[in-house]
Amino acid sequence: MEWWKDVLIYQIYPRSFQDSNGDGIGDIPGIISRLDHLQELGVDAIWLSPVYKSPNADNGYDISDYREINPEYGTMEDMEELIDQAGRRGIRILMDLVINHTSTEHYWFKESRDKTSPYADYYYWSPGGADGALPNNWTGFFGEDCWEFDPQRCEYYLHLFARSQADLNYHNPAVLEEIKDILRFWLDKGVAGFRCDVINILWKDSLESSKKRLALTGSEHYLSLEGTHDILRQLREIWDEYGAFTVGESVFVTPQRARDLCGKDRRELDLVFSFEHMECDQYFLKWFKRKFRPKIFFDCLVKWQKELDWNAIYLENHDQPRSIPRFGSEKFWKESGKLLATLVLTLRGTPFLYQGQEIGMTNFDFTRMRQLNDVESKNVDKVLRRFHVPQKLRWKLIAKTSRDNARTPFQWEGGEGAGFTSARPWLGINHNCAAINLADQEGDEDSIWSWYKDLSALRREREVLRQGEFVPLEAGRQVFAYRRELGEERLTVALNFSDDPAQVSLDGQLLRSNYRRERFEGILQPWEAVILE
Ligand code: ISL
Ligand code: CA
Repeated sequence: MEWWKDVLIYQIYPRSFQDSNGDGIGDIPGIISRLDHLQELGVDAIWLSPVYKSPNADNGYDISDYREINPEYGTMEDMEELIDQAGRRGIRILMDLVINHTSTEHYWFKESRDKTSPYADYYYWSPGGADGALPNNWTGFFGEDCWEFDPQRCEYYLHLFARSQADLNYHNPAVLEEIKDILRFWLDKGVAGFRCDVINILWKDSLESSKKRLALTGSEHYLSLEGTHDILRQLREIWDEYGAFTVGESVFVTPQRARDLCGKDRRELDLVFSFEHMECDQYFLKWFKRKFRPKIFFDCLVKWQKELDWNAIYLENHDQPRSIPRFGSEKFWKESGKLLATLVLTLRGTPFLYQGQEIGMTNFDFTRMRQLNDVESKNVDKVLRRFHVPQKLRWKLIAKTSRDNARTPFQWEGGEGAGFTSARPWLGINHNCAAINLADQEGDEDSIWSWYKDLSALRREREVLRQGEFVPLEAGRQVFAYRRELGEERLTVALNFSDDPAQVSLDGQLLRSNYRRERFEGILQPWEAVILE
């Protein structure tokens, strides 16, 4: 059995986890100081969002040096210390591998501005049309044009994300060699693997214009192409040498595309994050939210459980709003927080938790655009402004969906600074930290935190929860129920995604209920989660 099928993985967004030196910014020594917390939760591996040197246009997803640590986060010694200290606790470190693009501050890019430099072809450059027209009609992920003119080279460069994130040109074999060196550099330091950022768009087959789409015009020239699979097969050789684990973030992924990446016969990556279940409360684009319908969500989860042998199970990350207000209920905050915990920790696959999820953190309570930091939110605001969308409506769309919802500092304590910092935090702390914080939940057996710890321990104890087959029982308008089966062992999970009670006909002895009841007689209370043996 591969080790990564047996573990619980926890994502840290370093900027918002723990500040150790009073500058309002989370850092690596801060993470080290909180390793006990992770150990208590039963975390086996940390996915660390980028800590490399970066001008932070996209908070580290714009890397200017892959072999340096961002000084705001600490030093290389701190990073080595983290790998070491985590290792002593049996916790592995996974780095974020962002290789679709680099920051325009990276020296490769600076050199690339000179057509005679050996780095000239490290990026996609194009002179554009005769009349100053852009090289093609593609559109980017962050709602802007994806070409930027560089006055020094007098050409445009491609950037599918922010304008300071230039796409690397893998048609130049030297680029892949650079990446291989970087992988070895980190694997030699003892990291256990990588979360691979937007990994299915590395290869662009041509720069031709294409059919206009509502979003991502041009994507047929880079989505999940054979060139990308070829690159991954080459990287796989290095990963295999070190026994490294890889989980890919792949955009617009279908079950087939996922199997093409991590099917047993292909094994280009070990796992992929799918997005379909995160899109069931939207029309086409994430900015256009629609009412959350549990049935659509359940059907989607069942579909992926069936289509793939092994899924990456998650409900939150640094790009998504928090899960309780989204899939749960703020009115039944505690109950629904525990119910979502039950879902994540009892589906078949490798569970990923995102920092703050274990205490039920909610979305930001900002009221103005000015309080936001996220480059994507800012760009989208600009675009909407260009279309004369009134301010109120702009804010409504952005507030619900902004990535900053998940990026506010971790709420360790109730007081000012929330135990996160003694200074002014880089991004506002939610005022509900007086009510939602770890310190309070630690002393409370009935807290969301205690429930996460309990279920994580149960999962560790019961092989059926880790390895068992998934058998769907009910995916209705309210209730999601399924069984996990391994040999003679059977556990049934029933979840009521509703403010109203629900009746189910399931039998078995009650093992857990988030209502702490003694017996279960077939009625699920609002947002009740039960596990039956
Ligand atoms: O935010 C999104 C989904 O809600 C996506 O459009 C997201 O931008 C996409 O999934 C890619 O995300 C990754 O690469 C980006 C970075 O900004 C994100 O934080 C990262 O997770 C560019 O590196
Ligand atoms: Ca700091």
